[in-house]
Parts: sequence; structure tokens; C-alpha cells
Amino acid sequence: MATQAWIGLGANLGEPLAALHGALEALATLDSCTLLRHSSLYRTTPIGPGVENQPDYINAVAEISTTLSATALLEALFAIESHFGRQRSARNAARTLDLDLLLYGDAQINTPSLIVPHPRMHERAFVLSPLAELAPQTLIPGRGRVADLIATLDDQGIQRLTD
Ligand code: PH2
Ligand code: MG
Ligand code: MG
Repeated sequence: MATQAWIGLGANLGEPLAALHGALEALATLDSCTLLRHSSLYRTTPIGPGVENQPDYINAVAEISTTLSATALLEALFAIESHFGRQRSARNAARTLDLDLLLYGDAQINTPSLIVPHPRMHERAFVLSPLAELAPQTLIPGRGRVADLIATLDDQGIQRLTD
């Protein structure tokens, strides 16, 4: 049975625009997955501890339909990250590509290697703004609806890029 999942894409090192376009292409050709739609790209101010002096991020979200389990999907996302030169160093370090599993159907998963919904997505405008562009009524299990959550956030420096 297929599950609809949302992936968060981000990059702020190397060639972020090329990485996001390449990652969307990789998601579109991933085995056992169909890329349903993706948001615009956004230029966003880095958020979180340790991000001082980092370049801006490019962020987007994508919706896929997949027959992969959440764990297998996560592994596939890690493989795409590696293909685009991702090095894992300090938490929140600048990165060539970050693919986060945001939502997997309406599942709530809490294991040492995977937490779904992504534990910080409900407070991050760089996730909620692109999600709201496509699907503002999306319910984040345990947190609420995207449109309601976004209304509670202060300005986080999100700029939609027009192509
Ligand atoms: N990712 C982080 C930390 N901070 N800030 C922005 N604007 N965009 C991101 O993708 C991002 C971040 C850790 O994954
Ligand atoms: Mg991330
Ligand atoms: Mg990540």
C-alpha cells in the first residue's frame, strides 16, 4: 500500500540551487516512489543554535507517494544526500544537501533513528511556508494544522524565489 509523505529539502553550502534541483530529480526517479508535487524554492535565513555566519539556505518541500517503509525511505534520503556530497559534522553545520522526512502519512514514529513528524517542523517557517504554499490544511499529528501553526510564528526571514 502506498503512503503519502512530505520531504523537506535544504542546502546552504556549495551550489544550493543546483543541489535542490538535483534532489528533486532524484526523488522523481527513486525506486518505489512517485514525486507528486513540490513547492517553490525559498531563500531563508539560517535558524537554530550554531548557525551564526552561515550562508542563507535554499529550502523547499516535496510530496511523494511511496511503498517504502519510513525506515527504508529515510535510508534512500541519506543515500541521495551522500550523492550530493553531504558530510555529517556538527549538528546544524552548513550542508550541501539535507533531506528530512517531515511526515509519513499520519504516522507518529519515535525510535532512536527516526522521529516523525519531524520534531521541529511545527516551529520552522522554512518548512511551514513551502508546505502552506501547497497544502495549508495539512495536519501535523500532535501539533496542528500548517496554516494555524504558521500564524503563530514571528518573521524568520523567508523569501520565495520566482523563476
Ligand atoms: N536546517 C537546519 C538548521 N537551520 N535553517 C534554515 N533556514 N533552513 C534549514 O534547512 C535549516 C536551518 C538543520 O537541518
Ligand atoms: Mg534538517
Ligand atoms: Mg536532516
